[in-house]
Amino acid sequence: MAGILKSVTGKTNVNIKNKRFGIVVAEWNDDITEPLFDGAYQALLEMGAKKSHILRHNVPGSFELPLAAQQLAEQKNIDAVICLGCVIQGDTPHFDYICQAVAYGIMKVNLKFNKPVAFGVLTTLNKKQALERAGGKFGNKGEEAALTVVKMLS
Ligand code: RBF
Repeated sequence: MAGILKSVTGKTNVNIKNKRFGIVVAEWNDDITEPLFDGAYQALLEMGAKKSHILRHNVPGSFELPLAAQQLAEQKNIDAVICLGCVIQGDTPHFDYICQAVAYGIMKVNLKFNKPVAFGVLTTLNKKQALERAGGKFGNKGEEAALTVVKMLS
């Protein structure tokens, strides 16, 4: 448990050996979402999850995260889902529409299936801010999303 859990806020003693996780990864801005995935995956392993109990699905962009999360959450053998994406502000208002839809959609999946579904989606003003949160000076928000679902399983 040493490495990763030191870098995130708080820790957990939950036994997740028998828990199954879905991780949904948006392909848009994959130079950011791949490090987020690595962070989440490694954190789950460090906390005691089995490799064979971690199921990854890709989606084209963050807007598609809630649907894929729902398809995973509705499976009886999935205990928790982690959604990973990165929306970077551009010149048009798409940023607000996508961020709001994704946050609301993911929250709905949490409540509908009564399972932890983490919002590991960076919503940043530029690429620099995203890099800082995908293994840079502000840590890795994928790791934090993994810790969040594990805490919620307790
Ligand atoms: N998806 C992301 O995950 N991050 C983005 O920064 C992002 N920017 C987009 C900008 C525009 C103008 C559009 C149309 C889409 C963008 N998407 C982004 C993709 C979006 O999440 C979704 O995949 C598409 O809109 C198709 O439903």
